[in-house]
Amino acid sequence: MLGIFISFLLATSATAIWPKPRLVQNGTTRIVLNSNTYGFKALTSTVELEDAFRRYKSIFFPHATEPVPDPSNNGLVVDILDPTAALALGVNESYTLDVHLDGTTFIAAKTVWGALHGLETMSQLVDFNFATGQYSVSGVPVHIEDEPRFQHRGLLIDSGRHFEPVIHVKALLDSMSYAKMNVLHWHLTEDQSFPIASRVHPELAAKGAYNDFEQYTWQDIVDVVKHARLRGIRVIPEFDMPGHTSAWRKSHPEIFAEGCLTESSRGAFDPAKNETFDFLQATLKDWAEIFPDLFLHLGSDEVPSGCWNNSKDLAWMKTMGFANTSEVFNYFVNRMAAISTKLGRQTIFWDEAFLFAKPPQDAVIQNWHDASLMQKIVDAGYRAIFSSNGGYTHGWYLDGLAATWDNMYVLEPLTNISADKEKLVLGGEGCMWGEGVDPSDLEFTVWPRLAAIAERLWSDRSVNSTVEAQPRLEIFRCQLLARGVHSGVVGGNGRSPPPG
Ligand code: CP6
Repeated sequence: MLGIFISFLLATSATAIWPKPRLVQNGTTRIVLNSNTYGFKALTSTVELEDAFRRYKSIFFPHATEPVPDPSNNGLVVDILDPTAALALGVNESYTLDVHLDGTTFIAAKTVWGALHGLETMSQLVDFNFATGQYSVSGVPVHIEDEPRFQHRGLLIDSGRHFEPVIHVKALLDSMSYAKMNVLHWHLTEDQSFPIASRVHPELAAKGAYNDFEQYTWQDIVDVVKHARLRGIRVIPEFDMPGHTSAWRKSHPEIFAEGCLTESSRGAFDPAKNETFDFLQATLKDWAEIFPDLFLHLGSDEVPSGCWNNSKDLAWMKTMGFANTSEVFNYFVNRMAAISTKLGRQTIFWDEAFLFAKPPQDAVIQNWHDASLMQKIVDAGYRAIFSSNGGYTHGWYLDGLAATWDNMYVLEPLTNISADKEKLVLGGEGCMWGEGVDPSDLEFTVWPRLAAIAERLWSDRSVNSTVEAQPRLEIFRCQLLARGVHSGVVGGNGRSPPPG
């Protein structure tokens, strides 16, 4: 019985890739790879590819001792058509992978970013046998053609509620690349803390961080962005505003609306002062130097607009002809979008900016309320990112501990989206809000459930059977564990055995 089970695993292991590729063709031969001599070769070398070769050598062959690459041996060859293509939204991430009977492996990609995905796929094909010490690939010859369905496949982490040390952020980036995720949405500032250095206003972190140590230095950010880039991951910083900003108030109460100035209240920036926008422009211009991505996330969620009901702001509203705080919010959103444009950036806003204001048409709207809002966002001509909270039971909120991997897996970002608007849905994000997690449970709250989101965003829409996915997800989880990722179990919320 056990023998049957094991041979079933061996027979399927050749195609047990997560997320599932677009096309996999298998032969029937099992070949053994010689870890001592298997070489990695780039037809056109790039910095990113050389670093990936270094990483993947030990992921392919985790138990090998000092491999001595032998260029005459059959190993892996990578061919990239355009090695200079920049890492950006919509860059070509496709690849093909061929494993031949003599062990020669060939990856062809349009860009280095696609080649990285090819290496990841190959790493999942290499099987280690603990009894024999052999590395093998089953189902050879293997032919794979693959590309993502969505261009934006992200994870939000919240460093404002609990500080996540750089070592943990880098570990998350490593694990994201195993699931072919390509965006780290870094929610950096919050009511609770301000953990990022500013060169122009160092007092922001000096007064707003939890302490002198739980904050990201300039060099930390540079290192994280580089670490991400080497793994094909873009970093999009979020500076949430005009609400969720109380930590800024510790050093700069003068840019806050006078309606909520007490220490205990959540605050909102004061849109009545030009000084507010000058200050924000200067800080964002500084950070733009270490966050090279085209996109800047400026929040706009859960604004305590009641803070604007003070006599000074009400008088200003009258001179501006604003009838209500929605019009003030609209003014704020559009002034900030104009600052983004000035800095050469496009802005992502949470869906309140769509619901209660009218951002410029080049803005991207991130949906966190009901999934049905996606349709309204794209029908209005905006690009959209999906991360509905699904009432906290079946959405893409990883801190929603009622949500199981299979709930997340079956959520479809294109539900009710008309065919001509599908291109406006850029992709989605799993959201790891930080009130209830710290580095002790961060990884097993994210994994394996983020993998469900990763496959929804990468694989074909028709790949949606949880019954087919589950055994593959179990194998992927084992691969995560073998690579040092503290994945939770496949079941329940991953943090504890499923109920019953
Ligand atoms: N923090 C910030 C949060 C949330 C949001 N913004 C949030 C609210 C409700 C749910 C999940 C997350 N914790 N800054 C909303 C985008 Cl259900």
